[in-house]
Formats: sequence, structure tokens, C-alpha cells
Amino acid sequence: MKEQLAKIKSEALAAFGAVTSPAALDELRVRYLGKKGELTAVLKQMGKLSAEERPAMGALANEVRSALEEAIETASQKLEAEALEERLKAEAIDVTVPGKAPKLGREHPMYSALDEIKDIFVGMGFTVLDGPEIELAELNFDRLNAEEGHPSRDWSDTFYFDEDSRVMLRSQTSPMQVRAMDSRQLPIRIIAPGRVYRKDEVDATHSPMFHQVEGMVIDKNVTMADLKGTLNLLAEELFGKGTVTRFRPHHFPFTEPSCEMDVQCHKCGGAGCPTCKGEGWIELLGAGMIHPNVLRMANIDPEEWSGWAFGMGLERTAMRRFKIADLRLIFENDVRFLEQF
Ligand code: 2NL
Repeated sequence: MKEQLAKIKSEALAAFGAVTSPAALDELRVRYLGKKGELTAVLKQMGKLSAEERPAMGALANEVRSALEEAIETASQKLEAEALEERLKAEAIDVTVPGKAPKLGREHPMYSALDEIKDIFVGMGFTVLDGPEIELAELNFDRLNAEEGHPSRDWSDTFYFDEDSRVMLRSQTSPMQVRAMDSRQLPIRIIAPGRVYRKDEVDATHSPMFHQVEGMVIDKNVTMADLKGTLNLLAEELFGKGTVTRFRPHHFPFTEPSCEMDVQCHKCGGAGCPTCKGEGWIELLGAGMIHPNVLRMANIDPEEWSGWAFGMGLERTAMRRFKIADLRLIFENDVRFLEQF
């Protein structure tokens, strides 16, 4: 019996030491320590021993059982540690792998141009106004001295919402300036940028929706000299110191006198080239002294107050500033185009 126990012990310890999976370990445990296991079988024979032999054999059997249990525990811990090691290896994160760079957007070139223009005017004490794109024809036309029958009021030129031509998509940002004359205290220095709408077919220079900046000053003793001084400063800030400008007579219903301002072509210095289409000059904006009728309709006395106003197209200005050949590129928002600025 003693030899049997010793054999079980040495065999079992060797087997537990070599085990490689939890399932195999469990199988071994049942084989040696289970109800029908080898050690149990030996213990069942204890009854056959004499009273003198029994205590020593019992002690030996218990010692073998403890040794086996300890070996199982050790093997089990070893297997668990190995499993953990495996899992950590499998789930390891390689912090040296390059990350995915997020794709950043950027400011649209036309809004970069608008921001420059805003900065220039804010620096001179102007306030930037925002307002509705759906407007009353009264504010868009009547209050700007555009009499009934003026070509711009035609259904073929303007997006109206109703049969009697009362509500429309604004065709210029002037209605915001009319609102300012009605609601703000004089003197006024404002600019009004935003979307405007006209029934134009899309081509390289036209779109039924485009952007404008208008601006106005109303104060005492404001003259054409203020208009020219301020707009010359705008041209120099936008296109560089020493930029040459010229003012040509023009006609708008809301200003008198009216003019258009050109800047001398920066490419050819006025000699004529493809950039200025051989003209030597590039048209930048329209302007003029606010018509006395426009002031009177806003309850401003033209004998006491005077003012000047201007309007410029933002797309055209951005196209010139960034050398963009086709207006449609500005609205398509193709990232391959936008990434160039
Ligand atoms: C152009 C010309 C212009 C104005 C806009 C204006 C507004 C009020 C009163 C008087 Cl409320 N004038 N705006 C004046 C002159 C020209 O725009 O060619 N725009 C693209």
C-alpha cells in the first residue's frame, strides 16, 4: 500500500507538472482525486489494515492528498498566468502606429475677402449689419427711389413671392441700410454684406444668387471727398499701398451724383493685358452721394444731413483677389478647388 501511494504521488506530480490546458488538468484531478480516482481507491482499502498500521498509513495518504492538491493549485495558477499573458499579447496596442489625420476644412476664399473688407471698415468705425433675405419691395425699391416701371423691378429680373409684387428675394442689400436709417440714430456708419438674388442665367460671370457688400455714411457736411478718401483707402488695403483708382460718372436711382470706381490693373500697371481684358482698369464698385429723395423718405432732412453709399459684388472681388477665372467654382465647393487658398 505504501508503494502504491508513493507511485500515485510521483506519477500524479509529474502529470500535473506537465499539464498544458485547464481541461487536461481537470481530467487529471478526477483521475487521481475523484470519487473513482486512484487515490480514493487506495483509501478505500484502509479498512483491511490492522489497527496498528492504520494511523501511519492514514497520515501518509493525507500527506499524498495534500501534495496532489497543492500541485493542482500550482498548475492551475501557472495556466491562468499563461492565459493572461496570451491575452495581453493579443490585445496589445502599438502606440507607434501613425494615427489617422482628421481632415480639416478651411475658410472659403470669398469669406476671406469679406473678412478683410469687414476688418477695414470696422477699423474706421463702421458697424456690420445683418438682415432678412426675403424683403418687401417697398424697402428694396420704393425707398431707394426706384420708381414704378424701373427695369430692375420687372418680373423677368426679380424673384417675387406674390402676384402683386409686394414680397421678394432682395436684389441688393440696400433694404438693410433703409432699416438702419429708420431705426438708428444719426450719424450712421454701417456696412451690410449678404446674399442677393436676381433672375440671371448661370455662366462664368453670372449666378441667380450672389453676394454684395453695401455701405453708407450719413453725417453733417459729408461730401464726395469723404466718399473718394474712404474708398481709396479700401482699395489700398485690399490691393496694396499705392494702388491707383479712378472714378467715372454713372447713374443709380438712389445716388446723385453717382460714380463707378476702377482700380488700375496690378498686372500691367494700366497698359492693358488679359487680366484687365486690355482695359488697363478693373471695375471694383458703384457709389455716390445718397439721393435727397432717399434721405427724405427716411425722415432725414437733406438740408441738414448728407451721406455717401457704395455697393460691390463679393464674388467678383474674390475672383480678382485670388485670380479665380470662373464664378461657378466659388459655389461648387469642390475641396480640390477650396484647398488652394
Ligand atoms: C453697385 C452699386 C450701389 C448703393 C449701392 C445705396 C443704399 C442706400 C442709399 C443709397 Cl440705402 N445707396 N447703395 C449706392 C450706390 C451704388 O451699388 O454696382 N453694386 C454692385
